[in-house]
Amino acid sequence: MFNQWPALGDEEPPSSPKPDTSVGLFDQLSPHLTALTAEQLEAVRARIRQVVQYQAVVGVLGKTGAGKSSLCNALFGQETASVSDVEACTRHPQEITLSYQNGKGLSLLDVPGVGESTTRDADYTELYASLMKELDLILWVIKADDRALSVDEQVYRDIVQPYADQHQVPVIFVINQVDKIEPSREWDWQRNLPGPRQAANIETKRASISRQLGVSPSQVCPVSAEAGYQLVALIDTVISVLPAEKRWSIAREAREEHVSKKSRQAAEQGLWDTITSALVVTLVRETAAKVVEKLAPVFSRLIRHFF
Ligand SMILES: Nc1nc2c(ncn2[C@@H]2O[C@H](COP(=O)(O)OP(=O)(O)O)[C@@H](O)[C@H]2O)c(=O)[nH]1
Ligand SMILES: [Mg+2]
Repeated sequence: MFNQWPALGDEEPPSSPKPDTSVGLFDQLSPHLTALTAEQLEAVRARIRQVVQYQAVVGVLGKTGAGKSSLCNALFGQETASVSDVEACTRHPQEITLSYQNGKGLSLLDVPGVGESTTRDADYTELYASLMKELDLILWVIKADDRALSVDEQVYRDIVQPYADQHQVPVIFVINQVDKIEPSREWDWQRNLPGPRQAANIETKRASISRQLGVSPSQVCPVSAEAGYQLVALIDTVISVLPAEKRWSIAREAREEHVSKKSRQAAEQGLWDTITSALVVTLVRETAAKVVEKLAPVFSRLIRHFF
C-alpha cells in the first residue's frame, strides 16, 4: 500500500549538514497520531524523513564563463561539481551511477557539452540520456551579453529537451550577468539595480530568449549572480516548478536571504501535503480526516521552528 507514494529514490539519504529536523518534527507530531498502528506510524515517520532529508540533484548547464559556478555559489553557497568529479560509470553509459560526497544537502552538477564541438554531440546524447533520469531540475545558464545563442538552442532542442520532457525534468533558463547588459554604466552598484534603459533591454532579452528557445517567459529568469540581483525571484521560480515533495530540499539549502516567505510556505505546504497523503493512503478515510484535522494546527505551530 505504501508504494503508492511518489518515489523519491530508493537509497537512504546521506547525512545532511543541517540537523535532522525530521526526527524532532516526527517526535512532536507522533502524540497526535495515536490512531495509527506501529507500522503506520513508522511509515509516516519514514515519509517525513524522506521529504525533509531529500537531496535534490540540480544539473547546471551552460557555456564556460556563463557563470554557473558563481550562480551556484550565490544561491547555495556551494560550488558545482563537474560530472567527472562524481563517480560516473561511463563503461555502461546507460547505467550511469552518481555518488556524491556525504554531508551536502544538494548536488549541483556542472554538465558539460554546451558550446563545445558539435562532433561530440553523440557522446553527450548518451551522457544526457543517463543523467536526465537522475536530475530533479536543470538550470541552464546563459550569459546576458552572449549573442550567439544558436549552440544553446541546438543542444537544448536536439539533446536535452526530449529527455527533459520524457522524464519530466523542469528546465529553467537563467540569464546571468544582466549587470553587463547595455547601457552597463547605468547599473546601480549601490542598490544593485539596473537603470531604466538597462531594465527595458533586460526584458527584451528575456522575451527574445523565450521566443528563440520556444519556452514560456516565466521559465526565463534574468539575474546577476555577482550583484545578487533577482536571486529571490529565481528561487521562487525553482520552487514553483518542483513537485511538492522536492521543494523542501531547495528551500533548506538556498541561502536564507534568497528564500521568500512565499517559497518557504510552498516548501512547508509540500511537506504537509506529503504527510497528509501518507495518512490518507494509510488510514480509512474518516480516521484520516480526523487525524489531519487534529494535526493541522500542531504542524503549522511546529513548522515555524523547524526551518
Ligand atoms: N559582472 C558579472 N560577472 C559575473 C557574474 N557571474 C559571473 N561573473 C564572472 O564571470 C566569470 C565566469 O564565471 P564562472 O562562474 O566561473 O562561470 P562558469 O564557467 O560558467 O562556471 C567569472 O569571472 C565571474 O566572476 C555576474 O552576474 N556579473
Ligand atoms: Mg565553473
